[in-house]
Amino acid sequence: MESSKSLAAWQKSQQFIPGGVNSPVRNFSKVGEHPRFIARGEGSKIYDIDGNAYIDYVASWGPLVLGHAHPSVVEAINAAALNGTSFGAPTVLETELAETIVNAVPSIEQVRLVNSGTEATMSAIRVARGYTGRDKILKIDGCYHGHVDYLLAKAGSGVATFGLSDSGGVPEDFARNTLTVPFNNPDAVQEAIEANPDEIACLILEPIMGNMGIIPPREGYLNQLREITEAHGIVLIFDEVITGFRVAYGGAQSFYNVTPDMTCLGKIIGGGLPVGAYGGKRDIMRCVAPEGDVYQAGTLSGNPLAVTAGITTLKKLAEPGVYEHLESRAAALAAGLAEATEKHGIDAWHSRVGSMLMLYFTPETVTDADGARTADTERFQQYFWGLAERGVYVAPSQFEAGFVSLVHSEDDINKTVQAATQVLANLS
Ligand code: KE4
Repeated sequence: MESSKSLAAWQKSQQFIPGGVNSPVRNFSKVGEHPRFIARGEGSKIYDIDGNAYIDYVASWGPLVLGHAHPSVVEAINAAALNGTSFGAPTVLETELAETIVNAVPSIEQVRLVNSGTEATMSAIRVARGYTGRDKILKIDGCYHGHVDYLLAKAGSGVATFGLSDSGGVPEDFARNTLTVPFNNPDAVQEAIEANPDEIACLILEPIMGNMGIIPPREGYLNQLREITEAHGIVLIFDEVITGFRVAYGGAQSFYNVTPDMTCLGKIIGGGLPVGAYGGKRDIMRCVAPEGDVYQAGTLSGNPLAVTAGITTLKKLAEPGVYEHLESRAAALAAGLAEATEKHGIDAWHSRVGSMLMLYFTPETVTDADGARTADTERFQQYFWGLAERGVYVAPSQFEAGFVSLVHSEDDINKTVQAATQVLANLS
């Protein structure tokens, strides 16, 4: 496939930007070759600067549940921009987005808007520490919560892909208060708590792991975490930056009917512009400055432009039938992929929750990060490029998720299954 313009663009971008990209996972280093520079997106498609068209399942890593350049979102952003993009002063638009989130997400009685998922998780943990007066935090191996210093301990996403158990530049002292246990293992959580009595401020996790591929919680696991943390006065934080408004309008917590104490959001609530959020019980959120003494701030937090994109997106998702439509399209894709691996005798573990899915090249059952790490990343690399050459763009890493949007057509799904079947037939 023609990619000379992307190669030239990458050679130039590396002169000015570390690795030529503004986020590590974009640089294709784990699938080889070089990134494709994207010219534009429309609906379910993206187009690179060499003129190649792709059915897109990255969706900017989740935000674009309505697809690229959705007319309602573009129109709303254009109108908002004409009134000014940011004032550093409150606007009623921020209250509208906050009210929408409070009404949608069971755990959230009050919410603070920020500019990224990283800010959301960093702030939520600071609030949990302020609220409990405790220092230690408990996280899950393979969960990624953004690039907060003390959370880059056995993180998923880029760190897992780069095989780093900790990031450089993070003093050991910073990670000292971070305890890590495996996913889907409630006993490990119980043991960590018993070994650190009254010292753990919070347990933070992705209720559905989305940064080591897709790993759903075992039946009852989230309920057990709810009970254990409740019993020990530990703040239970669901990082729903990916799953929020993705697997259900109320996120994974409504999908599984388990209510945490705090929730972090991002991606979809910004409709493709930078918005993050953290929220929870009023009793906890009253710790946040200026009401309380836990400081958190942001120049562009809640800016009217990004908030407008988020409001428009969530309005669309509130319409009847949206999640049933996402479910049916994603189920058709998953069924086609499963049939293809079966037909060609490919060892694969298929995982899906709603419109987020991943295919692992492993004979193992994947229930935690160690299971995901058994995947054959060489085979994934072949799969990735085989699909790209056939006009299908999936995440350039075995340890990410695929996303189906509201505008992926039946034809898109059929073409994707056809391409995958051809690729899998020739996999070495
Ligand atoms: P951001 O700071 O990238 O907006 O959000 C961090 C974050 C927090 N929590 C979860 C569950 C997340 O998945 C993320 C970010 N996700 C990655 C990929 N899965 C973003 C892609 C990237 O880093 O370029």
